[in-house]
Amino acid sequence: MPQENTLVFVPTYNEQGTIRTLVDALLALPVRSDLLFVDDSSADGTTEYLRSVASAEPRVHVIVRPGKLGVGSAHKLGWLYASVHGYSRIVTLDADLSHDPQDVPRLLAALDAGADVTVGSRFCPGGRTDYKGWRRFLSHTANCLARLVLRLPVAEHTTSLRAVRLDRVPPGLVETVNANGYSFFMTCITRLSRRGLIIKEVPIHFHDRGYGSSKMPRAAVAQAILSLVRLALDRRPVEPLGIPQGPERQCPACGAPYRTFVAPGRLLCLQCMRTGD
Ligand SMILES: Nc1nc2c(ncn2[C@@H]2O[C@H](COP(=O)(O)OP(=O)(O)O)[C@@H](O)[C@H]2O)c(=O)[nH]1
Ligand SMILES: [Mg+2]
Repeated sequence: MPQENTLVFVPTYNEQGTIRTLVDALLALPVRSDLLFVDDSSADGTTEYLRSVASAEPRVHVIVRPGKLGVGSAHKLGWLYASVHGYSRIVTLDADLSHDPQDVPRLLAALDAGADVTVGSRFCPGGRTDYKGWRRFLSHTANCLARLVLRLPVAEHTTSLRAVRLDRVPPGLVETVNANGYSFFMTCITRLSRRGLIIKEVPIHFHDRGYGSSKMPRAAVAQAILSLVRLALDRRPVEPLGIPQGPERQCPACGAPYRTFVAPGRLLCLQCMRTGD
């Protein structure tokens, strides 16, 4: 098997309670990987900590965006970064330790065993979640509805712990997902599945966050319902728009090389979120 180069991507917003433990755990994993954090100008010291680790450890990279621009758009930037820098696999997870870093090698092993996409799942046999009350109800209901309507070969649609072989994903398929918030995860897995990729679930124990608070806005529930309806009604294959090359990828406003297409000929900078032609 050729040598794989893996990018582990984590979006962060005010995660100083867990970020040190997370970085140490990811760097110590038996599978070698680089780490990318997209931080939306956290106000609690997370940004400064990530910058200091990145300046001392060449495997750690951080992109700091000018403000809270959404977890979905942070993920799209992670995917674009992985493609632009030639990684063969991407792993994504949350920063609050609700996803156990020790599950990353299990997800990658399932890719090695033949899957194109592996999903850390609370809802497949063997999976568990510590959520209680409203959050438990919400995640159960959302995933039941998604299963009923989308009929994908998975029981878990909404959590971000995933690993993907990038050579199996057409460029631009994920970066053009039209959701910048939490609906991104459902739309992304639907696109990957409808593209015919082999998806395998790996059971996980999902922990409720022990520090800080959830950043999920109230509007996320309404957005998720809208996304579900849109995905159910529009089953046409998505035409991947590719990735802008060279100077086209450069944002004239902020200078970052991370513009993506939102429509043919229409570009969006995933670092500052300005659009333009
Ligand atoms: N960069 C960035 N990260 C975010 C944003 N919102 C949430 N996150 C991160 O995304 C992950 C999931 O957020 P979290 O609050 O744990 O959502 P929950 O688990 O659904 O309650 C965490 O790592 C957060 O720090 C955002 O707007 N920008
Ligand atoms: Mg969380």
